[in-house]
Amino acid sequence: MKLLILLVVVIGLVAIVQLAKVYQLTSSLRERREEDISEADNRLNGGLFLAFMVLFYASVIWLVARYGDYALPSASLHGEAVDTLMGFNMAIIFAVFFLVNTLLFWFAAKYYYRPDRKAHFFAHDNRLELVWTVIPSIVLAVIIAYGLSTWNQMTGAPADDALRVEIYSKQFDWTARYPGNDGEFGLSNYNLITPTNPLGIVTSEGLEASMAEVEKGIAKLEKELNHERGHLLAEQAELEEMLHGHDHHGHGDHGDHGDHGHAVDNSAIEARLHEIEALLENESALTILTDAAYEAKEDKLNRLKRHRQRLSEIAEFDYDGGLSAWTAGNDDRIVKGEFHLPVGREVEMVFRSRDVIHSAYMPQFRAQMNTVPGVPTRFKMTPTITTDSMRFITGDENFDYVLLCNKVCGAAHFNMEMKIVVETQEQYDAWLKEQKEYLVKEESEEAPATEQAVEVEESSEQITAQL
Ligand SMILES: [Cu+2]
Repeated sequence: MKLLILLVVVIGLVAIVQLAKVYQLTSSLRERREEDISEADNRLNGGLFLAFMVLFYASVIWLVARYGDYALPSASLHGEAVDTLMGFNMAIIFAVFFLVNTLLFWFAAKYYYRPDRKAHFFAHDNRLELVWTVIPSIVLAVIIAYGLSTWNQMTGAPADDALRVEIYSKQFDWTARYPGNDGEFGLSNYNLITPTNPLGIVTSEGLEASMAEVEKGIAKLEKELNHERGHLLAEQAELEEMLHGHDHHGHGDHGDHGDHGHAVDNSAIEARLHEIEALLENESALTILTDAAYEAKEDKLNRLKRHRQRLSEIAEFDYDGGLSAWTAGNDDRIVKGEFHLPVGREVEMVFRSRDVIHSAYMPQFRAQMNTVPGVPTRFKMTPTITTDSMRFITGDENFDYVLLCNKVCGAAHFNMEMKIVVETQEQYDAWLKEQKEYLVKEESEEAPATEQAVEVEESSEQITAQL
């Protein structure tokens, strides 16, 4: 089919070229120069300009009528403001669009070239300059001021009783976090991210466990590297060479080294040689690695050391109420797949990202915010229609609010979607109670923190790789 279309296009092009040749030939037969264009030609072209304008406008109007509107009523308080702002901007844009294009095509049609008519030329007109500088300036200033005031409404300080929810993005899913009874999110740090602590929430136990795990990894690697047979043999040979050189001190060409310092050096070298000998004798502890493997392990060791350094830099501090940032996370509730919001209550949303810039887009709430690694972003919104009501309004019983990623962030970008359920405060409270707290102490004595540290080695590597 595609081949057929291609064939038709190619043949069409060939036909046009041939027609042009025929036209050229007939003109030369009629002894008319090709540059001579009759008034009829000009009139035709002028008319075509107008025809094109009509078709152009028709297609634009059709597109706007067909696709230009949001399919759903806005479901948040500021959604109305956003829609009004959008309408205001589009009205200005369309007015300018029709004005400019009408002038463009209509002038082209009206003033097509006629030999008996002379164009009036003027180089400069101050009033004209003033008009087309001042009017757009005023219009733009109004658009900016109006837009900023709407923006400030959405990003201003939240109400005291506002609910807080953190939306966390990573390739390729969303996680929502609720701050728990203390109302504060626990501190989070990417160095503590593990499969069981995907947000990197900082707790004393988690930090200790991570540190212990990193120390263990460092010790294991250091032991492996220090017992590598090939490297021990090479070092032994090198040291013996040095000793050998000193033993034959005075013989040969390089005899004039100072004596005093070397006596000390020699004893250190000998001590190390004894050590190496002992290590080499203990064959069961020896490792044998290729150069590449040895280097890879060295890299890994350095990465772990850097990781240890960063872990040690995580500082403990208190939030305003005196709540420790390291314990605030214990009762945080972390949910995936879907998250719930109570209707009619202001929500302050805080956005974080682990890896790249994503964009949290909630089309029905007319809300969108980039999520940026290292820079938390936020806005507030108030959902006004519950999921159930919206299902009734749309007549679609399967309707759901969604959070989408609106930034092409990688291979599975299309898959970044999370369901949002808007419900009454009572339903929301009941749902939240079912979500388990991050660290539930009373349930068992074994701290989830130790689990969470498992595989810290691998995940820290992944993170370093991502950095
Ligand atoms: Cu994304």
